[in-house]
Amino acid sequence: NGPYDAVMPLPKAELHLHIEGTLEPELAFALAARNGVELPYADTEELRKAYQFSDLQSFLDLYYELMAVLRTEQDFADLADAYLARAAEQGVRHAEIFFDPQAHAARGVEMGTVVEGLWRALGRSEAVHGVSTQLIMCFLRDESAESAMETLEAARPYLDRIVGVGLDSAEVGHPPVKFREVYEAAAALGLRRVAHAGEEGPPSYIAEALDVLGVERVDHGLRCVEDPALVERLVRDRVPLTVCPLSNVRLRTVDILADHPLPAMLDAGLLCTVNSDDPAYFGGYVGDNFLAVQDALGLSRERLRELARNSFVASFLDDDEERRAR
Ligand code: ES4
Ligand code: ZN
Repeated sequence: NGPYDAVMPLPKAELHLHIEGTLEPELAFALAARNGVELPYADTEELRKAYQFSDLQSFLDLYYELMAVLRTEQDFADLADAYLARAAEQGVRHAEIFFDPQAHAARGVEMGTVVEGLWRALGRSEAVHGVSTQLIMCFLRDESAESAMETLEAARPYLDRIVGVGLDSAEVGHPPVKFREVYEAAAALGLRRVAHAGEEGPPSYIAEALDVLGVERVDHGLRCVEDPALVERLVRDRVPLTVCPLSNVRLRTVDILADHPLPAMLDAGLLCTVNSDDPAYFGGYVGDNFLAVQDALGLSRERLRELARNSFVASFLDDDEERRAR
């Protein structure tokens, strides 16, 4: 009964997962062929060699480039279905899934294609994979606030399928306050709010996301450890942080996994969860992230159970749904 058997079956909720970041090289080439899209890589092996990132931007460049293969509803359905199958194998019972509509609109792929396509897989996920799902629409923070507002408008016909909004892409230089109005509009529409903050950006972006955007969960939030008063606030207010250990290593936010602040964050009383972010790019799905932190950081079985439990506490499920899921 090794670490794998202890970790994988633990029921988990995944709260920080970009569906476009689940595009595995094999599926990318299959979709490229299906859609007549030319990729600037000879094969999956050559593509995998490009997965060497020096920071967030170097990853985002490839992430946006590969998305070019996603064109039809069926492409988005196939993408989500493949993720849900992998996630289920690793103990995921509930997934709150990010998508980036602006990145698709840039190629002329409309909101309806993305949402209807994803829904084809999500709508039968409980029956097929035993995974309940919710969708979180992200705004690209390196695009304008006006573009974000237009995106929220474009999503209006689909709001019964979208639980909340998030904020992602290049962080530094794009503080949360830039999106004050669009988050106010989202709140008025009854949408939940989260935002990436403190991944590459300073701790002040975390406080600003809470104060100005009214987020109820912070994605990454890693750099809070630089500000003890902020840590105290996050602990007191039980603000969940969706930590992504393998992502942090691949994007050089931390040097090596053994140096990851997760144990110190848990010891400080922070409500941390473990997530995969962009599993096709960062070397593993959520169970792989659990295994990696157990191995590199020596987390006890009780700590791992705590992390799995936290993921449901931090989710948007209500108490009844939560009990059914785990
Ligand atoms: C992302 Cl790791 C990360 N950070 C910010 N934005 C993103 N979009 C997809 N993955
Ligand atoms: Zn992310």
